[in-house]
Amino acid sequence: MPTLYYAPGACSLAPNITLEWIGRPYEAVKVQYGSDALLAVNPAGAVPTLREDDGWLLTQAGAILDYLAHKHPEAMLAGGNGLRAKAEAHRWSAFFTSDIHAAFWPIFMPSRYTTDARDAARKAVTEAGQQLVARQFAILDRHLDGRDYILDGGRSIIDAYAFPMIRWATKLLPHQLNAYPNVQALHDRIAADPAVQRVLAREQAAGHA
Ligand SMILES: N[C@@H](CCC(=O)N[C@@H](CS)C(=O)NCC(=O)O)C(=O)O
Repeated sequence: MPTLYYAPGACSLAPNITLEWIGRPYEAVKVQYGSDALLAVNPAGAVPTLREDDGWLLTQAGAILDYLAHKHPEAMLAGGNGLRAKAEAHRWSAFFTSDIHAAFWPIFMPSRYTTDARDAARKAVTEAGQQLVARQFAILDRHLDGRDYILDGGRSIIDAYAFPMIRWATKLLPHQLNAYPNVQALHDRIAADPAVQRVLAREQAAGHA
């Protein structure tokens, strides 16, 4: 069975939700960023990392999600099979990897984005990250207007990808999701899913909200 290396609250929540939606046996192993255990499976010391039984390792959240969706087509999580449906799935996966996730980094780790160690400089980096996240969330909110899920093909890996980042925004944006009612609705729809609640309960029991 596959093993998912994860950190509670991190973007690894997305493949964890996907594995739960697929409903086949898997193991979730909690790891610390940069630990020897994690570096042994991912040279970046980051999560998520997926390991198959034969030792094959896959990193990068977008690639893991895409792999899982296509490994289990019966779960219908790829968002459709047509040429354009696949392109849309790639488009939104890239949006979460490159535009949204990357916009959070200055908030999570401002020290990586300035060599100025003063509090005011770090605070300015954090605020710039918040503005960047807000801009990307406005794009997502407009896209979600009149939709239940991000892709036309119904609930998909892309909604799972969105979920941890929406949770970060509720904690890290000064006005939470107030300006993004459609994103809030997507969050509530996913959060109400019993499979998602199981994963969150396990992450909480492992040591994080
Ligand atoms: N591009 C990678 C980024 C993975 C990543 O940065 N994960 C974060 C958690 S959300 C992490 O492990 N950070 C630890 C670190 O950067 O030291 C992906 O999309 O999987």
